[in-house]
Amino acid sequence: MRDHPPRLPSSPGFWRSPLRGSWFTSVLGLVLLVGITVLFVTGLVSYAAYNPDLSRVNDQTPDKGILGFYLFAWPTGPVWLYRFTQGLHVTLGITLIPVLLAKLWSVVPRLFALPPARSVAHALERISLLLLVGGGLFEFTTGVLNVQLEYVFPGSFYPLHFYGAWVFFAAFVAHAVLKAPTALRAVRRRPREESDLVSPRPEAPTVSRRGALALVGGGSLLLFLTTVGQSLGGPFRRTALLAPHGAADPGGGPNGFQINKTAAYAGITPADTHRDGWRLVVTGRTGTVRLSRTELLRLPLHSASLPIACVEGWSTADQWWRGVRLRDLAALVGHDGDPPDVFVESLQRHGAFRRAALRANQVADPRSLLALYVNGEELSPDHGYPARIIVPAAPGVLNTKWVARLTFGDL
Ligand SMILES: Nc1nc2c(c(=O)[nH]1)N[C@H]1C(S)=C(S)[C@@H](COP(=O)(O)O)O[C@H]1N2
Ligand SMILES: [Mo]
Repeated sequence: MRDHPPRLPSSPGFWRSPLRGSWFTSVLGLVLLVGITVLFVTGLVSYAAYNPDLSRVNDQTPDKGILGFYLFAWPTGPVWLYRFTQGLHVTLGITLIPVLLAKLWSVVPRLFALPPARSVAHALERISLLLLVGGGLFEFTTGVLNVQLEYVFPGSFYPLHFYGAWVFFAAFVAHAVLKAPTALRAVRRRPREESDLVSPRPEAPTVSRRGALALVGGGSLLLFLTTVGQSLGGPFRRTALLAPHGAADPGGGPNGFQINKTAAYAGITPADTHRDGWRLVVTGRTGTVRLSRTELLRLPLHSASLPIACVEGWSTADQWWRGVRLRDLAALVGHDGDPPDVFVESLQRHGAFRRAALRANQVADPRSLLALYVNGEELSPDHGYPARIIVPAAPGVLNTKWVARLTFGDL
C-alpha cells in the first residue's frame, strides 16, 4: 500500500508547509499585538473626535451606552492632531494587512482541527478564536471598504466598525493574555520547536522562515509606501497609488487641493449661492440676524493656516484660510465672551454630512473660522463657496461646506 496523502484539512498531514511553526506565528503575533493596540486606540480617538463629548447631532451610534464612557471635548490643537491620529489609523491598518493574512495562514491548521472541542475550556477558547478571526477580518474589511469606496455603508459604517472593534478587541485581549508568554518564549527559542503547527510530513522548503517574514514585511512596506502619501499631502500625494481614486480632480491654483464631495454631487447650484440669493442665518440668545456675503466681508476678517483631515485617512497640507471668526458670529447674537456650542447646517438638502455640531471649545478658538477665502482666493464651489467652516484639529467632516445657518446655544 502506498501512503495516501491525507485529504481532509482536519488531519495534520494535510498541511505541508515547512514554514509553519510557533516561531513564525509568534513573530507575526507580536507585531500584531503592538499594531492592533495602536489601531484600537487611534480608532477610539477618531470616534471621540467625531462625537466630541456626546453631541447628539454628530453621534452616529446613539445606543452605544457605556462604550462612550471615554468621550471628551476634542482639543483644537495641535492643528495637525486629527491629521496625525487618523493618518496613523488608516496607514497602519493598511500596512498590517499582509501581517494579518500571514498570521491567519500560519495557524490555519488549527481552525480545522478535530474534534471541535475536547473540553468546555477548549470550546470556550475556540469560540473566542472565532470572534478573534471573524472580528479581525470584519474590522479590516469594513475599514478598507470605507476608505476605498467612500462610505459604502451609508449611515452604518460607524456602528459596524465601532461595535465590531469592541468585540474584536475583547477577543484580542483574551488571546494576547493567553498567548503572549508562549509567543515571547518561542521567539527567543527560535526555529528549534515542538508545536502542533509544525507539519508532520513537511514539503521541501522553497524559502526560509526568515525569507518568508521578509516577504510579508516587503508586502507591508509596499502598502505603506503607496498609502502614506495621502496623509502627508503636497507632492507626496502622487505616491499614494492606493488612495481612493473616485474623488474629483481638484486641478491647480489656490483651490487645487483634495475635494471630498463636489458641489454638483451635493446638489448645490449657482442659483443657491448667488450673491443676491444667499444669506447666512445666525441665531442665538438675542435672536436671528441674516447676513449677505457683502455684509460678512465687512466684519473683521482673520486668517488661519489649517489642514483638512478626513476620516478616510487623506489630509491636505495646511491651507491659508480667511474669514469671520465663529466666536465673533456668536457675539453678534448675544454670546459675548464665552461662546456656546453651535449647530451648523449646509445648503445641501440630502446627504450625511450636511450638518454638524461644534463644541464650545471649538467655537472659542480664534482660528475657528467661517471661511470665505482660501489661499488668497474666493472659495471654489467645490470647496464650499460662499462660506464654509474650518476648525483646527477637527475631522474633515466637521468642516461643513456651503453653510446656510448657524445656531448658537443649546442643541
Ligand atoms: N455640506 C457638506 N460639507 C462637507 C461634506 C459634505 O459632504 N457636505 N463633507 C465633509 C468631509 S467628510 C470632508 S473630509 C471635508 C472635505 O473638504 P474639501 O472637499 O474642501 O476638501 O468637507 C466636509 N464638509
Ligand atoms: Mo471626510
